[in-house]
Amino acid sequence: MKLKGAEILLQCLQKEGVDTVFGYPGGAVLPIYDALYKSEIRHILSRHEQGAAHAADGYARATGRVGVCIATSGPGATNLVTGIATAYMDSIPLVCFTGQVGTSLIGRDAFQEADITGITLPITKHNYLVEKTEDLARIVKEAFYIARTNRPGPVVVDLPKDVMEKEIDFEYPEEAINIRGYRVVKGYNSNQVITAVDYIQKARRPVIYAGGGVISSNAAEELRELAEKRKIPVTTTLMGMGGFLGNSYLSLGMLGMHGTRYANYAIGECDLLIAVGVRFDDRVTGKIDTFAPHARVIHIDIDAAEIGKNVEVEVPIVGQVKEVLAAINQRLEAIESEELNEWHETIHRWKEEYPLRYGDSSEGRIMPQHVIEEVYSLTQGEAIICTEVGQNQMWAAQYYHYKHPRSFLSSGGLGTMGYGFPAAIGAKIACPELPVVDIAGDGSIQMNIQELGTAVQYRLPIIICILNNHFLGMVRQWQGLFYGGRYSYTDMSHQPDFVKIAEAYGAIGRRIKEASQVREALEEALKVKDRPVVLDFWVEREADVYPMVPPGGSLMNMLGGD
Ligand SMILES: Cc1ncc(C[n+]2csc(CCOP(=O)(O)OP(=O)(O)O)c2C)c(N)n1
Repeated sequence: MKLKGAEILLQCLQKEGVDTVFGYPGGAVLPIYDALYKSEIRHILSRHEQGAAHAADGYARATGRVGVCIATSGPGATNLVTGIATAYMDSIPLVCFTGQVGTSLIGRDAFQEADITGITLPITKHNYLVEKTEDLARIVKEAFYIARTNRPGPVVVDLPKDVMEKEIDFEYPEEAINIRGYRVVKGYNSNQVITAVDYIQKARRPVIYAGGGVISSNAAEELRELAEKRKIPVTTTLMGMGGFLGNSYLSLGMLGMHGTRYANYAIGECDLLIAVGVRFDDRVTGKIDTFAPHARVIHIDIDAAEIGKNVEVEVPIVGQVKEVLAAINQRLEAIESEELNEWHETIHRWKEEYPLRYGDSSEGRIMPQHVIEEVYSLTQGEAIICTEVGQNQMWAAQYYHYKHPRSFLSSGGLGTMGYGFPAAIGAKIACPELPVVDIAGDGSIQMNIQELGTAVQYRLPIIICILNNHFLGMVRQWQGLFYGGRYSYTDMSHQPDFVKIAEAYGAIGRRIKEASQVREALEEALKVKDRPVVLDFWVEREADVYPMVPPGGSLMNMLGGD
C-alpha cells in the first residue's frame, strides 16, 4: 500500500495503542495535521506547546501509558523543552514529535529551524531525526519501546516536512525490536535478594523509603505486602505519594525537606533502610553524610546508575521493582507479633508529639492547609490531585492522604511552575470518571493559565484551587528565613482578577475570602460536570510550610512543627 510519511506515522501510533495526542499545529507539521483530520486518533489542541507536553505527561502519569505530543518546528519545538525536561527528571514515558524543516534546508538557518535533537539531547532518554520515510516506522516503534521500558523517560522524534510528505510502499514492520546497546533489564541477582531477606529479618528498626519507581513499576501491591508482612514503617518521596496507603498505621508520610518530623526521625534512627525505586535526591537526604547514619542500606532500582550514586549501599539490587519485591516477599517470614514493638512505640510517640499542624485561622482567614484538608475530606482520596510548584505543592503533599498510585501528579525533579494545570487536563482526559483537582499558587497558575481555553473547549470539569497568598510564597518563605525578611520581588499583589479570567474563558470563577465558605465552595465545584471551575481562595498571606529542613541541613534538625 502506498502511504505518505504522515499517514505511516499515524498508523504506527495506532499500533502502539495511542488513542489521544496533545499538540499544536504549524507549517512543518501540516502533513501530520492533514492526516489527523481523518484519523481515529483524538487530538487535543492545547494553547501553548508547553501545555501540550505537560498534558501528555499528566496523561502518562495518570495511566502508566506513554504520553504523546506534537509540535511544529522551531518555536513550537522549543516551547516543548520545559515539558520534556520535566518528564525526564521524573522518569515519565513520553514520545514527542516535532516538525522539522525539509531535509534539504536543515543546517541552513531556514525559517523556523531549530536543532531540537541537539537542544534536547541532555533532557531525553533518546532522540531521533528521521532522515528517510523508509526509516519512520522502525524509529517510531523504537521510540515507544525506549520511552516505556527500563527506567521510563521522554523520547523526541524530529520529523522533516518532506519525510512526512513522501509516499512509499508501506507494510508495518512486525519484527521484534533490536537496538544496539539497549537491553531491557530482566531478572535480578538472587544472592542479593537472599541477603536482603536476611537483613530484613534481622532488622530491629527498619524503614522503607519508597519513590516514584514503585509507581512506574506498578509495585504498590508488593510494597504493601512487604510492609505488612514485616510491619515496616514506610515513608515516601514526593514522587512516591500514592505508592503506599497514606493513612495506613505504617505510613510515615513524606520525608525530606518538608517531610514529617516522624519520617525524618525514623530515617535518623533506623538500622535498616530499604530504598525502593528512589534516587536519594538532595531534597530528601539533606546533608548526605548525616542521612540514615546508623542504617545498612538495601537499594532496589531498575537503573544501575542510581545505585551508589549518592549513598553507600550494602545490598544493591538492579531489577524491576515489582519483580524484586515479589521475590523478597516470597522468601520473607511474617514477623512475630512482638518483634518490633519498641520501634513502633518510638514512632508512635514521635507521631503523637510532632503531628503535622498549622496555626488556627483567626477572624475567619483561610489557612491554605485547611483548603487541602477539605479537598481530602470531600474526595476521600478518590481524586487525582495535581499541583503547581511551591508551598501549594508541599501542602498538597502533607495534608491530603493519597490512597492510590497515580493519584498525585506533581513536578518533583524539575519543580516546574505551571505544570499542574495542563497535567490536570491530561489526567482528566485519561480518567474522566475521577474528580481532578489542581492545587495552585497565584504565581504558578499564571504560567499556563491560557490552558483554560483547552479545558473549556473539551468541557473538562477540572477544579483549580488557587491558594492565593499574593506572594511567590515559597520564595518569600526562604527570604523570610534565610535572607532577613527582605522580600525582594516576591510580592504578587498586582494580580489579574482570576474570577473574571475564568469567566472570560467560559469557565466558572469564584473568590473565597472566608474560612467558613471553603467547604461549600468545593462542594459546589465538585458538582460541575461540563467545565473547569477556578476557586480563588484568598489565604493567610504569610503562612509557611513546616516542618522544614534548611537546605543542606541534617534531617534531625528541622525547623517548626515541634
Ligand atoms: C518555572 C519556574 N520558575 C521559577 C521557579 C522558582 N520558584 C519555586 S516556588 C516559587 C514560588 C511559587 O509561587 P506560587 O505559585 O504563588 O506558589 P506558593 O509558593 O505561593 O504556593 C518560585 C518562583 C520554579 N520552580 N519554576
